[in-house]
Amino acid sequence: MKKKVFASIMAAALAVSMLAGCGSSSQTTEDTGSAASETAATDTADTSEAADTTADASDSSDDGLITVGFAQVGHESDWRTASTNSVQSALSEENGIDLQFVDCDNDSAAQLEAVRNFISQDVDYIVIDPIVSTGWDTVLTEAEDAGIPVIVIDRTIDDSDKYVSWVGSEFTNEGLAAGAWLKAYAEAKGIDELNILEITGTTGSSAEIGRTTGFHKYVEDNGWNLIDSQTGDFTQEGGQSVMESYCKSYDGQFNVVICQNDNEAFGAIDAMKAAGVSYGVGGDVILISFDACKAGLTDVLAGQINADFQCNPLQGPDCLNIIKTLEAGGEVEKQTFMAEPWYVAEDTLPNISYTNNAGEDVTEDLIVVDQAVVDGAY
Ligand code: GYE
Repeated sequence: MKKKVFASIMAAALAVSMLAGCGSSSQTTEDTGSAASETAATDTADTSEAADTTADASDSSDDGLITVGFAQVGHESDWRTASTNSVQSALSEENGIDLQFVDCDNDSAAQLEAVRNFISQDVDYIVIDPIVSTGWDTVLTEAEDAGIPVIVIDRTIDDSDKYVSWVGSEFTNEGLAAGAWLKAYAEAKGIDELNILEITGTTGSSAEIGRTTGFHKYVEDNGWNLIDSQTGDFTQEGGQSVMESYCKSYDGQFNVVICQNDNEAFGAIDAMKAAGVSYGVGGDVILISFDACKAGLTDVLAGQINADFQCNPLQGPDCLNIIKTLEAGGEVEKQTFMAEPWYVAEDTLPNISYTNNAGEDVTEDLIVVDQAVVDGAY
């Protein structure tokens, strides 16, 4: 199909983003099985913009399919597998899309090259899950000059606004929620000294930056002892090797391990088991994780992980909705946050209260994991 009037789309997206301010805020919900985001697209198109884009979108090629290039981060985690499956099943031929998928294997240079290849192939849309949050403005300008709308999912791009829409998580709130939970849980259990080891995600990814920023606010405000922080690159192997070295260097000195995703936590569990460190419910070490994928929640149910802060990977339907809305000449939100619940192993606290990244005081339920929660997880 031929190029749409990209300027119209950008103008429409900008207008909506200005009207919507920072977009909608995340919500706590028990619905884990579906893409629980708030509305990704609106039907409130300005009629003149709608006329522009609709007329242009009618220049379809013979097969009638919309071509979309998706530059995915890689295949580093269970979360990533769920994300890939979600996009591939939504952006299907059945739904009118010819999807070109590139696994960038966590290599930022390869991801930029994948996007440039999509531009030279003149695809209709480009979807990017950015490995790191900076270094994007030049290539996004190239996409803009070529008239190709870019949709960003999951991680954010922080040094360019040349994309039509982003759908993902409020990573800083995930980190703040983890801090608020740890503070309340330690108080409830009478633990007055917190000695923390942190295993972070891929350095420079917005998921790592947000979770670190949110959690460190609690570390600083409460004078907790953050003994060490090293990256496990969001992988099980990374989590295991960092934890093996932590167990050697800080033997007997820590009582909290926070991993920035479930796969790192699986690696940390293996390393702690091997080192004879007890963790989880009734153990010496409180283990915190993020993502809440099925295997992570299975470990929460078994009491091996104490708390798991969900990050919802099911952005495929939102992507499809954005593309269909733009094709129809409608307007889309510049930012859409996924709604995400927080999961715990024990019925110690009903909820947590904290000031979120938007400055709002919120109280959010904690969900004690049971088999039904695990069965409904991605
Ligand atoms: O937490 C991790 C994955 O970008 C939110 O990337 C995502 C993160 C997720 O590898 O498991």
